[in-house]
Amino acid sequence: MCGIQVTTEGDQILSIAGDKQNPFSQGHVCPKAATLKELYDDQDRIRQPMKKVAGQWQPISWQEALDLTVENLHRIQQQYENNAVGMYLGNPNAHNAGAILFGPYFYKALRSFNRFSATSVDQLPHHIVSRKLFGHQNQIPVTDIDHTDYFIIIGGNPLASNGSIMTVPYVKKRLQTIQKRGGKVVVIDPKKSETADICSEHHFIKPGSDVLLLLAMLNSLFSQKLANPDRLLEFAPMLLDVEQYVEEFTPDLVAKHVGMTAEQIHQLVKEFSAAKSASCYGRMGASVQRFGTLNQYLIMLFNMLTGNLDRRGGMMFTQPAADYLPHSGRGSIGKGHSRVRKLPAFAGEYPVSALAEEILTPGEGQIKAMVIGAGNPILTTPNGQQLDKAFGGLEFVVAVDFYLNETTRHADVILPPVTALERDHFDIVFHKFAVRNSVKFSPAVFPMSEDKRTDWQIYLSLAQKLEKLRGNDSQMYQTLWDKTPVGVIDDLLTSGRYANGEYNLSINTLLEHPHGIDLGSLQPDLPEALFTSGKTIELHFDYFMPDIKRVKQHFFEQPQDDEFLLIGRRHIKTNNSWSHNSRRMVKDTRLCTAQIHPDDASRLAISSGQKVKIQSRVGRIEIEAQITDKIMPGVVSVPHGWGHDKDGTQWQHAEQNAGVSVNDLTDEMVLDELSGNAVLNGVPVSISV
Ligand SMILES: Nc1nc2c(c(=O)[nH]1)N[C@H]1C(S)=C(S)[C@@H](COP(=O)(O)OP(=O)(O)OC[C@H]3O[C@@H](n4cnc5c(=O)[nH]c(N)nc54)[C@H](O)[C@@H]3O)O[C@H]1N2
Ligand SMILES: Nc1nc2c(c(=O)[nH]1)N[C@H]1C(S)=C(S)[C@@H](COP(=O)(O)OP(=O)(O)OC[C@H]3O[C@@H](n4cnc5c(=O)[nH]c(N)nc54)[C@H](O)[C@@H]3O)O[C@H]1N2
Ligand SMILES: [Mo]
Repeated sequence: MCGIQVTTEGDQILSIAGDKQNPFSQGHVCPKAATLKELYDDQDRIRQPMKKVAGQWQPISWQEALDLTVENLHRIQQQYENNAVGMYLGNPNAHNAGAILFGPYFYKALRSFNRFSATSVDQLPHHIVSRKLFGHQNQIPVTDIDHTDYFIIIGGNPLASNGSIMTVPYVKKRLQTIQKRGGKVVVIDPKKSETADICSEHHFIKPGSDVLLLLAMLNSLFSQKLANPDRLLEFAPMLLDVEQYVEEFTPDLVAKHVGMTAEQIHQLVKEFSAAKSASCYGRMGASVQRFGTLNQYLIMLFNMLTGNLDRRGGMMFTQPAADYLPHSGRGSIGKGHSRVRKLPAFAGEYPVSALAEEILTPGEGQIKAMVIGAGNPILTTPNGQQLDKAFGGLEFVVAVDFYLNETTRHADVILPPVTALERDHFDIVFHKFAVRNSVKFSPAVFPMSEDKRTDWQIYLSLAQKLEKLRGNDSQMYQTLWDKTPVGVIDDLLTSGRYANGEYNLSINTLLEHPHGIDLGSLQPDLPEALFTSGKTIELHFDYFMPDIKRVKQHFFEQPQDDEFLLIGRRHIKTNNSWSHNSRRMVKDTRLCTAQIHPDDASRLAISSGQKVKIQSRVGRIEIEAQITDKIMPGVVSVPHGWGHDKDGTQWQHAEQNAGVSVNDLTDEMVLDELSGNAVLNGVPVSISV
């Protein structure tokens, strides 16, 4: 969403810089922006469709590639059943308006329930909490960072990530500004992260124990008589009943498990409540762990019980110009279960931790073919080695991707879309999670040519051809070809809240304002923001609170035998699994190390730079140790997305700096049971030399 200025000559990119005139990002860019040029130029990037013949890749025409794909998908569905074709959708889809808006026509045409995505290694808990409380999976409030007086960050590192479900340029400056105006930023993280380094206060927390901290924060709020939901009681009359659920979780009880003192917890609650406005925000570290959904729920309750939801400086709902929420699925919960482990579906997707077993377990409904769209689950989802084996046994794989990554190397057909600068860009998803209302449309930098396809064109062609092959009427697709995703965005803009009056928004208006348009700071939006039938906030104690039983079992009834707890990390110069082919971003493998505390290192006689073995229930990796007191004792941090040493990939630079995959250690059998989300933080491991 940061505005960029791209200078071109013919079909070459000369430079990419931050757009100072963009009202939202005001010139800010992170290293990823400049990498768009490298991506465009990358000789390893696939520019033409290919099919694999006797293990060798052959370039083919679009027509042949698309036909070959649907013939195989159709054949397999005929031979077995519709569910025999599975699908995995990766993260870059969320940044691609065409894929978001038109991809679903293909998923629907596929008629398979075996759909998986990166959501269940990421933000699934947020969707469930928002679906239950506010009635829509994507009605997720964000921190009003420019006005808050007190900001608690639990398990997020925006200085590396640029904020997540909180689109926020210049985050460092904004966090410093909070402190300059007398406010406070508190980071709770098993690592003293880059964000923690510039904040007012940092507390180490034992990985996975956030749920106890949050229960104790709520307990303290009531015991100190600080609960003050203010006008939120109007929307959630039962809010104060939270007290009875948290009664036993005193700060004294949890202190030892969490790694903070009872006084620290009471003080945090006191300060948060006293602040004129405050926001408690939890991200990857809080979501992708054993109690991720309960964490996000308790975080929201804490914000509400202190009156900080929908309040200036608290957690607020962004009001985007092109609001897709009323036109998209609110998120069905528990409609259907996966075949083998009976895991719940959410919004038509099963948890990706179940993908390998659905491929490997014989029987009716077994997955025999996969469609991979913009993802690399072998490196990004739990127990990657098992998934790698599973992919090896599939009858047919097609990838919509421009790289041969660790997963797409299993493909029989590659359908490569154009890169980001070659297609129109509108941030349909991330405008909705931005800390300020704004809007921007960026037309493609380069014109399309006959031999190129965007993601949406690929998906629409596949859907249309598949229906035709089945003998069904495929006429409706013509309407979509004519409409195009930009047409849909125009409809959203011209029917949205800034359609008339001062802004008069449409695609045409935005073309006249290439730097984007500021639409003002976040504004209170209750009850309009609610999608629930009675326009109330539905607390659903019955759904969330029973999970507290599992908390008690886990922490108080089971032995805690973990020698080390494994967590992940991100670096400003990486982007999940696919930035490592960039020479600008990755100079060597020092980004992929196991960070451990000096006390642990000396106990195990490990020196910096030495190779160590890390072992979990599912696998073992060998990785260079990096000793740092920024990490909590008893914790080891390994970033994800590495392990580029498999045969058949095609990203030369990444292969030379392969690193190892942390997801060869993460366990597909351990889940946040409420959601089915993977547990990538707080994984028990042992370390040896
Ligand atoms: N241990 C551990 N594992 C994690 C995480 C963690 O913190 N710890 N984080 C998780 C999170 S939050 C996420 S989101 C996932 C990400 O996991 P995935 O979505 O599975 O993986 P990515 O690396 O984002 O996938 C990138 C692929 O998309 C392709 N691609 C890029 N742009 C486009 C495009 O415009 N169109 C198409 N068709 N393809 C494109 C790239 O070429 C690349 O092959 O990883 C998760 N895995
Ligand atoms: N440069 C860069 N930017 C990115 C990405 C990238 O790969 N690189 N990925 C993008 C994606 S897909 C996402 S989802 C976002 C994620 O954005 P963030 O959520 O900000 O992601 P992380 O940097 O993974 O931060 C997670 C933090 O949680 C901490 N943590 C781990 N376990 C626990 C725990 O049990 N409790 C607590 N309290 N903290 C814990 C970690 O130490 C880490 O500091 O970033 C996005 N931005
Ligand atoms: Mo993510």
